[in-house]
Amino acid sequence: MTRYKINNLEEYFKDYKKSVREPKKFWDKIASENFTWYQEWEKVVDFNMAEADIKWFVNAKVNMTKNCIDRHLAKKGDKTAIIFEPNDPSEEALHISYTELHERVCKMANVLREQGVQKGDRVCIYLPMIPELAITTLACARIGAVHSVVFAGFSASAVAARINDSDCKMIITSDGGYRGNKTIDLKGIIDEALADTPCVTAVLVVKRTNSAVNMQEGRDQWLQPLLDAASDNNTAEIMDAEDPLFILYTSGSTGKPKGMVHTTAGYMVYAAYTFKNVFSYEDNDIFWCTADIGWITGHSYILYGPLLNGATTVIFEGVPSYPDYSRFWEVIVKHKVTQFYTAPTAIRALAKESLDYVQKYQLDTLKVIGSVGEPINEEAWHWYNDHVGNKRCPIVDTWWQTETGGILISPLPFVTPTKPTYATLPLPGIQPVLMDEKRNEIEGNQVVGSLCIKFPWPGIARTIWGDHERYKETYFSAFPGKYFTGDGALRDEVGYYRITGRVDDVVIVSGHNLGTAPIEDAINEHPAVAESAIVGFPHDIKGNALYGFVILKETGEYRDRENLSKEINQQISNQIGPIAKLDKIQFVSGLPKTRSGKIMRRILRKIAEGDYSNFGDTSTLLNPEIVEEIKNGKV
Ligand code: 7RM
Repeated sequence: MTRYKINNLEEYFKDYKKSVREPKKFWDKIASENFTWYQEWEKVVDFNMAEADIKWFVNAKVNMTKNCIDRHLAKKGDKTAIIFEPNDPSEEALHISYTELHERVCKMANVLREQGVQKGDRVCIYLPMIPELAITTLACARIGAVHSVVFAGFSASAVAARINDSDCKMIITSDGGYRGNKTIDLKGIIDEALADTPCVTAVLVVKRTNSAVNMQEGRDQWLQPLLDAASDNNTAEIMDAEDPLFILYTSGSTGKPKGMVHTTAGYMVYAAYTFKNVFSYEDNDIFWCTADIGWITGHSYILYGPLLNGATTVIFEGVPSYPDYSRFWEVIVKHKVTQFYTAPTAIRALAKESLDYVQKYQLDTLKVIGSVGEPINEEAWHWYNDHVGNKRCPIVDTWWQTETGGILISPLPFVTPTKPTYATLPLPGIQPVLMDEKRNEIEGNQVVGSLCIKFPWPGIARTIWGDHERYKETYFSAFPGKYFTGDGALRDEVGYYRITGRVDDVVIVSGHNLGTAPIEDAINEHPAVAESAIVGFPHDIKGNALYGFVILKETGEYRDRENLSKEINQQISNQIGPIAKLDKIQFVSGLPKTRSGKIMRRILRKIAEGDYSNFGDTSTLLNPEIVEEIKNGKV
């Protein structure tokens, strides 16, 4: 037997060393001893980093939902799999047992098949955080349809682009969604998106808000009557280890969003193993991750990781500020939550409010608290530790990405001594390295560099949907033979990692990854705009906010800058979503450009941050005089 759960630091070092010395043996044992397979693999891993070609558990046969649900039924049928906590605290919470989840997923799987969805087809899911989001996602996995969950905060044109990119034939949505005191017209957004998506032939609509919606004959159907008529007897599809399980879009620094493709077996093994260890999950624990299932954190640690371990997972429909800022703490007490996993942006927002909100609640069921999505600053770390964990619960600062499928660097609770703002040590199987500008590995401790991973792990994304070249180029070309994360990191004197932030053109606003290029594209479509450049700058609550430098066309129209700023933000909101709106807009006459035409963003970043001390080497600038002008006009 290979140890599945690491219990102390000595075991961690032992397992870590084993996973580096004998990665095949290590993952072979973990996979074979903790999951059910129709057929085991011929080879544990097969890879060529130069070609970005990675396969795990070659030729194994498996079904994800058999592992998430069916295998737990005999012993844990009555155990709660999902606790649904509605937006409105006066609406009753739901407890869905493993048996009920099985029945509902089977029915949904049958509905999908009856509607003509086949293995390999893509299905777009655009739903609020309600049980149907989990159930439809799992139903896709059961029949081998590739789910593409799109966060239900994206605009119509953003959803349309994602639907078209992966040729989804069906979309599952709802009449509407609740978020705090707002009701969002999801079906209306989908109707608008569908004007532009010829590949979609069927729309299934969940009833949530009972709002009046338009149902297009021959295309749109209410889901409930179909479920009522469906059998709960469903045979899961036998999937190959490397069949795609899902596509999840993430912003890139250039061009359109990247549809990251995760495959079945490797993702399954990695999500399960990391969930168990990073959250130190035990049988009667109640796990709550506050992310949305529309992001990778929700995929891996609301849905798959917990269910694979037979856990109880909370699905929360609401927001931290509704009805007031004690909502999170109230839910923790109400459902006796033992592990709580949220984002620094939420922690900072709550830390700004009165301490009474958190101090009125006894959070003594909590054992472990986690952070994810961006670097957690020292102040937020201490607030979280003092007032939520009561200095009793280890904070797991988990570093990972959509592309990595699961957590790569994190303390293990009660195992790894924590250090504020440090993600600490790599999990077994993860070999991080820091690289310098000359592409050499930086050895030793107390060093800073670009963070790469030099050996594949089971959960790594295999490709970008429809564009393997871009996958290779983005992740495997900057540092040949290694996976480049896009993040910078520091390694301290004992080998702990601290992630310092993106080194590319992605800005993380309130935990959402925003590529600057698509936002620039959106702005540039405004008739008055000639060119624009977006950078991030530090923001107390959001972590980062967006600062736009905009060059206007010389026609002299649009003199009302205030109105123009509003229109620009409206344009961004329509094309990408309100999350991508700019906090500051400065109109400039030019942008600092190199001779090859590349905008020197680091200068703009410094100006946006208000740091004029050192712009670094500006010798390649074509128009150095512009820097002074921009500096003087800073908003
Ligand atoms: C899970 C997720 C990935 C980017 C990543 C980092 C940043 C995430 C941390 C973090 C510092 C952390 N996936 N990031 N976690 N930075 N400390 N604990 O967020 O694809 O949406 O974003 O997020 O820059 O590259 S993601």
